[in-house]
Amino acid sequence: LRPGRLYTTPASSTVKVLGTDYLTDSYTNITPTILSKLPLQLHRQPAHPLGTLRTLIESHFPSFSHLSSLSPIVTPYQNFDSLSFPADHPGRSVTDSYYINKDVMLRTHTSAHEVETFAKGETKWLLTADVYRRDEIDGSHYPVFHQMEGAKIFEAAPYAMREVEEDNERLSAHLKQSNIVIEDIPHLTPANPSQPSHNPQHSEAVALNLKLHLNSLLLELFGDAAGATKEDPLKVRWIEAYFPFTSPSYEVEVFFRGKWLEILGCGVVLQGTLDRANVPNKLGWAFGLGLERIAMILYSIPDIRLFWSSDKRFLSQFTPGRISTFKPYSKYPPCHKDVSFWLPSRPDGEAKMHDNDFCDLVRDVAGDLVEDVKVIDRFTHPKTKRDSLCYRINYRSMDRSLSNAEVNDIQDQVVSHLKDRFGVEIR
Ligand code: FA5
Ligand code: MG
Repeated sequence: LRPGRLYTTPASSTVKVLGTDYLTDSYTNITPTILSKLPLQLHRQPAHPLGTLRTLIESHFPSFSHLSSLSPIVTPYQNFDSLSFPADHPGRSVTDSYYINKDVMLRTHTSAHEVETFAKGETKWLLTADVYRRDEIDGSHYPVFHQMEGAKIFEAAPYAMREVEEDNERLSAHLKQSNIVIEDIPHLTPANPSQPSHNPQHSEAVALNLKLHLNSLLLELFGDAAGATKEDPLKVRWIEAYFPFTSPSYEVEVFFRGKWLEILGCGVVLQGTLDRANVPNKLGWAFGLGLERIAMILYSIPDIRLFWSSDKRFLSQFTPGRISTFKPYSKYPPCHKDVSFWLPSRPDGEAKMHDNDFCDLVRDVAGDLVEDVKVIDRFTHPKTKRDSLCYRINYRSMDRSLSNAEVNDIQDQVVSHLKDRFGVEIR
């Protein structure tokens, strides 16, 4: 794990995050744009599409605990180690995750709270939260998004497994009469095995229980209400997956408006997680849903930036508890600008500017006026070994037309920050 801000110096030696001062160090890579999102809590605003979706899913699991106010500030132990991520997992790197300093970070997924939630004695729960990942910029990626974790654990004993089987029969009967076609896969395979400490039959019953609960949720969200019929049923497909903290593991895709869309990851909880939570004699399942992905489909919201809009023309369209089709108010013209530059030469092995560093810089200058960023050219000079890069930044406001002068001014600021922070030479 290498420090990520070789080219940058923190402006001050502390940073205030949600009211607390933290020391900065070579890991610090949280940006002002990110800091501004932390208090917003979109998933707790009742009329916001993300708030409505949260309450809809919660009402599908009425007997579960519903948690939604945990701080996004966690330790790398919570986010990674408690979930058995290996020490060299790429997700830990400063190019992929936001760190306040080397000991404190912003959660990258709601799974960061599994151990503490099981440790509190919760056996069936949903937990909704904002999560943070350094990523590219386009219409479906935003550095902050929302996930809902769901989990249910059972006694690892024959009587409890009989209850799981009964639950499975009840859920199967309900799904049989519905307008849904499920492309299933075997619960266990050599590549997606049950865990060594599990009775494979128990593992299989729990995996089936997970699948049935999720199929039933998807039917409620995307089924009848979204227009599925016996002739044109909702299509759902299960895919083998891998997560360091579940086995077997799966992902689910839903076929919607002509495309397969990944909406969740899930699996049978790794026994290590339950051991760390002090509930070693249980076994169970967990899932993590992407709320924006689901809301974009259900509400026909075309761009992920819209969730963050405070424009009345966006917010006034929604009523608490009801899914409605978003009516775009206008699409304003885009304007793209290229920037080409040489990176300073670095000793071998030293970290270079990562694409995510560039995207964070642009976000900080342009905010939500940036629609997407693409690398259009990248090469290394054969003699000097210096790297040359060209990025194309596409600017577009969702609320108004941008003037040429305004875009030029933003682009000038991007260029000047690039020079200051990364020592680049504009070509
Ligand atoms: C996870 O984050 C796991 N924690 C999920 C999980 C939970 C697995 C419990 C097993 C047990 P993943 O990175 O695939 O997995 O993200 C889960 C979902 O979040 C995705 O399916 C997608 O719907 C959503 N998601 C992921 N990245 C983004 C993004 N950049 N923008 C919007 N939604 C995203
Ligand atoms: Mg995934």
